Amino acid sequence: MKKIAILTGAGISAESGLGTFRAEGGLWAQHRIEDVATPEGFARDPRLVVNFYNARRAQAAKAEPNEGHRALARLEEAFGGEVIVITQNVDDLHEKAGSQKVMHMHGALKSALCAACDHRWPAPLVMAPGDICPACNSPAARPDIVWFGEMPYDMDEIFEHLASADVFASIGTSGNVYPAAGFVAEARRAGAQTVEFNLEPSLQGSQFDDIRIGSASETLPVWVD
Ligand code: BV8
Repeated sequence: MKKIAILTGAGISAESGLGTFRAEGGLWAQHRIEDVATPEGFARDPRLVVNFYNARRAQAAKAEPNEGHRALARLEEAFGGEVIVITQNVDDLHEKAGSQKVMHMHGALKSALCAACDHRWPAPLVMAPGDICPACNSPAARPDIVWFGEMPYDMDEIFEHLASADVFASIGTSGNVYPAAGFVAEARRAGAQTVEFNLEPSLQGSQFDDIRIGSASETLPVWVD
């Protein structure tokens, strides 16, 4: 059975109004990565970090998927083989657009995690430091987000998808962050045809067989339909 493995980054959600990270005025221009996206930052100032994700969770809750997300959902529906979306994004716009097979390798705003027992549960819209874990009753709730220095989720399954993909598409990611930035090399090693969708070639752009320059909401429908 044919398989299309798709990696998405903040760029696919940009046209839904959600900030990217490294653009002018992007999320990392407003906050230092060390302060809001590392375990050390959380230990130092849990309220700052929890509020950073509360703001993004509220924004994501109001956001709508765009034509790029919808094109990927149509692809999954219409394609005779398997389509798997591996997203670095923590919003739920792929699911809102109708994609069924979505892997959140960097976690999800809609999920809370217990730092004491690893239990996960649906996050309230507003979290506070010391929220109680419903499984072990410890005041150890944290955003279910993979911070820098933490292991992304489901890496074994992700590498299996990359090793068996016929096509690998990377959409709206700058190719800065590992291990996601290394996925195109894995897919190429497995013999997949590789295509990148971005406003400009990413740091990994030279490794792709094909690059489609433009906004994902325009380039993806052309590719899918
Ligand atoms: C780990 C949290 C190891 C959620 C994030 C080498 C190998 C392995 C690791 C490393 C390495 N070197 C350094 C590392 C460590 C580090 C890393 O990669 N650092 C970088 C900065 C050098 N990696 C890690 O720490 C990872 N963990 O390696 O663990 C380990 C081993 C054993 C045991 C324990 C641990 C964890 C990385 C995850 C970190 N968490 N975010 C959140 O807050 O959202 S990463 C953060 O950046 C985001 O989650 C996002 O997913 C990610 C990537 O950003 P992009 O999505 O690419 O967004 P960006 O703004 O950069 O780019 C947007 C792109 O879209 C642009 O190209 C733009 O042109 C394009 N675009 C814009 N508009 C559009 C568009 N394209 C199309 N259409 C449009 N309309």
